[in-house]
Amino acid sequence: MQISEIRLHPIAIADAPLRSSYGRHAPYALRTIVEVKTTDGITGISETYGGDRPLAALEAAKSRIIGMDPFRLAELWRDLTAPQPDQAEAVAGGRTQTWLVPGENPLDQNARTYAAYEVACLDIIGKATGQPVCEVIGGRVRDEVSFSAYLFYKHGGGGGIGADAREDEYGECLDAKTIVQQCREFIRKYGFKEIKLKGGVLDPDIEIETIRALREEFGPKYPLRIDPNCAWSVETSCHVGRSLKEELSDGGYLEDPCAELAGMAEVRRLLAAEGIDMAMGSNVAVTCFEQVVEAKRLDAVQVVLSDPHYWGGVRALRRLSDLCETLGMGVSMHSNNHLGVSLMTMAHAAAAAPHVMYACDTHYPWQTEQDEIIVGGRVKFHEGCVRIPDKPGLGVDLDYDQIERCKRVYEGLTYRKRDDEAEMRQHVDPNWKRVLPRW
Ligand code: GKR
Ligand code: MG
Repeated sequence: MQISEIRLHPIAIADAPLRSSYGRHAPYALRTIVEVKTTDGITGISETYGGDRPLAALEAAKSRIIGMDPFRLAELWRDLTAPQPDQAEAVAGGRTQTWLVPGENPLDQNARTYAAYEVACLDIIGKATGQPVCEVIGGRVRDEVSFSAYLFYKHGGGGGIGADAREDEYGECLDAKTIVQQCREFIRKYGFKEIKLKGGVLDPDIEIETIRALREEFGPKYPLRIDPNCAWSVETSCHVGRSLKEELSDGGYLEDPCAELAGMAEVRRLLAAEGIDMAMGSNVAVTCFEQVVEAKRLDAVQVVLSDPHYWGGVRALRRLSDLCETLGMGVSMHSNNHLGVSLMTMAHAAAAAPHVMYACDTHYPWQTEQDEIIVGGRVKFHEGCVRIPDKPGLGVDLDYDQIERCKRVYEGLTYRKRDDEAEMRQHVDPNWKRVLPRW
């Protein structure tokens, strides 16, 4: 079997005005859907980052992939991630999301490009052998994967523009009371059992009050985590950690409170000196294998947030799970705006990674039925979990009418990369800049 054709579909999907330390989400998020066809007539699919840079990288890799056997993934990894003269930092472990918008970091584009093609090849292998992707990569350890309620402070609006505007299901949420209401709705609709609050938006004391209000409303059965994406200094991180030592214990964690491994290690050390054993999570200070080892050495991170899209695919995620198990570190999963192909990729990856023990993040509730590009509409959650379908491959197929519609939206947009700072300047404060630490 050989790969005979590749189709790339750049699409745009409505997105609510969510806030984070990066700024504010634009009315549409950008994604790319990848289709890989074989000489045997099998089509494999995947979903990855959108916009010009990821698209150009996928385009450039086509000539390496056309003609290859989809089973030969180790060779593909070697070739696509081989050190390039202008990317010395990428191999030296210099990758970081901290100062860049997620999905736009040129230093780890190779791993992202590989991942997009790997997942499409695994979908092909699954279809050729009649097995779900999680079985192809070593076998599942669970039949369903748990996801968390990923809460965001947000402005009013449901995303999209003009006649294409989406219903605003949650309204403006810029205080503790409205976030608790958002969480009630998430739990009612999806049955989530763990809760994550995206912080780094309001004064830290308001965010502390929000976490306390969530604990009061839902009780200790729902582990809590807060992630300000490095918006706090070491001192502020310690203040938040100290104030929330009860609320973030028992299966919760403090995620990327401040920048860099050294800062995270300092927060951990200072809190420990006060007798507080605070688990620290990260998807900003730790984005590649070298950094996991360093994070362990410094005791800076206890929970690594994996992600098949940028860690190098679902097989690398399995490798990360094994490494963290060996090192005695926990594993959770990071997400960005996404649709059903990406959600199912995460589900297969987590189903086959024994050490993923936290509910995975997902932005899925922030996207709508109108933008779903898989046949049959949105993926269903049961009690906060996604079940692995009893079908070969990823278990989902593309709805080509929907792809065409989302492509037309993409073509009509004036932007080709995520720019949350520009959105802040346009809608909230003309002088807004991403300042780290802000508090
Ligand atoms: O969507 O604004 C967002 C998030 O902040 C996202 O971009 C992050 O990559 O969810 C992510 C995280 O956990 O840091
Ligand atoms: Mg994070």
